[in-house]
Amino acid sequence: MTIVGAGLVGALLATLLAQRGFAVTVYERRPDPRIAGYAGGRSINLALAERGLHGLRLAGMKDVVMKLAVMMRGRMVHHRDGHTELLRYGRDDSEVIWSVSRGRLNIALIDAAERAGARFEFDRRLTGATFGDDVALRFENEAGVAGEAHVPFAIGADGAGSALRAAMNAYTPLGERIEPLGHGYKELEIPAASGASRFAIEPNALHIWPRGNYMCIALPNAEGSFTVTLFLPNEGDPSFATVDSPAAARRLFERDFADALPLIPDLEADFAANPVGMLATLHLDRWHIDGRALLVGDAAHAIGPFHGQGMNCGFEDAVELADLFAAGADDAGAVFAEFERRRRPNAEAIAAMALENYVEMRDSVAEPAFLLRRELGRMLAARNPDRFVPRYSLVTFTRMPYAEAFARGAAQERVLRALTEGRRRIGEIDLAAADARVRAELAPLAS
Ligand code: FAD
Ligand code: E0Q
Repeated sequence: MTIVGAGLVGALLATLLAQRGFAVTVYERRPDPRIAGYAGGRSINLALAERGLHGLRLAGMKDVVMKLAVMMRGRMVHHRDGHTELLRYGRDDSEVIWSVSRGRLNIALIDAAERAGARFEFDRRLTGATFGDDVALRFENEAGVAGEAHVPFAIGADGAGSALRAAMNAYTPLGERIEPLGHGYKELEIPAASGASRFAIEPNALHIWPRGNYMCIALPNAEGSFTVTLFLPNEGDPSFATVDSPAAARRLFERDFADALPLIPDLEADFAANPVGMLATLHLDRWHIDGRALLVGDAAHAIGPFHGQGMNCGFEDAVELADLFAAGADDAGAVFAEFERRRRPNAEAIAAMALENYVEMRDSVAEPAFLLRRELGRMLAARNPDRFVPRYSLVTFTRMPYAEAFARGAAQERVLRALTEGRRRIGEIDLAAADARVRAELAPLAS
């Protein structure tokens, strides 16, 4: 088995396949992060939820990763006037998400894959591939020295800018469509504090400063620092077109993120040093070329980050693919086709839900009708826990296929709209009748 890319998804896939007895080789563009340090040593973190945890559990990695993780109970909303409010993600501490260091997680997964028998070749950037009787992969190292490998098939886990995808698309069009989100991001840092708590703000939360068309978030790191991400549109005001210098960044923070500003002592330096990341959704009609090449993770379906599900979704890919190979290893073409059939509708669903979540999240002052629906939704969820489960919870705390969660969310939304139609206050709604409607229209969910 040949995997291109030793990122989060490639490394987990390598572990799962090696644990099932396959011989695995992984080619990675970067040097070995265990020797070279991870991507310049910046601490970037991600939110890990149930779907991702499940993949880590199957790989025997849950305990190792949990030692690196910081629990996040909910969103800590920082309002313009400086007051904060914790909005719990779940019902209690059994429904939480986890902030983990991307670099540490990646290193832990590479270690696990090697222990399971996978072989890594670092400093091997894929530069091209041709698809004949076998697949010829061409590589180049940092020094510009070329190399080649001939393999029966290749699995591309080389991220949103996948080189394998480009080579596949040149051989046979994949129906690629890149949908720019019109927003970018910049990473900044709240350093660890020196007091009794190493954390300058509440550690067990995902901090969010929603400001309408833009926002900041901050996720905790185990050492006490927070990684702050500023999301801004690319055009308009404010945007990365107007906030285009360290001084302009300070002015933006003084005006819109005043309580965060004193926590980010190196704002100007961070702003100058870190690039603006671009955000887009990647849609493909095809993820594979018969039994010769397959794309997984961001290489197949990069999505907006606003639900914190890109890695979680990619880990589901890894589990699904490893299971399919374990069940019928000799026909790669059949495995790839079945993988695409199962996963593509789910990838499209989480892409759509991630975009919807951005709109919902950054709007601190939502319209009254929306707030009424949300209030009723919370009440119906408490009164009918087996039938009415918020879509955020289905995505974050269950492994219900994303496409089903999307459809279920829409059905619940229809019930809420019908029940709140023409009403302005929760007191105007007959809750017994509402429960009856829930029971009539929403079948119980499997536990
Ligand atoms: P990557 O992590 O991009 O790994 C690709 C690997 O391939 C890298 O190691 C790269 O060096 C290597 N590579 C690339 N090109 C080549 C080549 N030519 N030859 C060889 N190797 C190559 N997801 C979550 O679940 N939760 C979050 O909270 C979250 N937050 C996010 C915040 C932001 C701002 C962004 C942008 C994304 C976020 N994501 C989050 C999404 C998550 O980062 C991705 O979904 C995830 O990293 C995908 O993993 P991957 O292995 O497919 O790709
Ligand atoms: C989560 C956890 C980058 C990022 C990661 C996330 C989330 C958000 C906002 C962002 C969604 C939410 N969310 O809080 O609703 O749940 O991962 Cl911007």
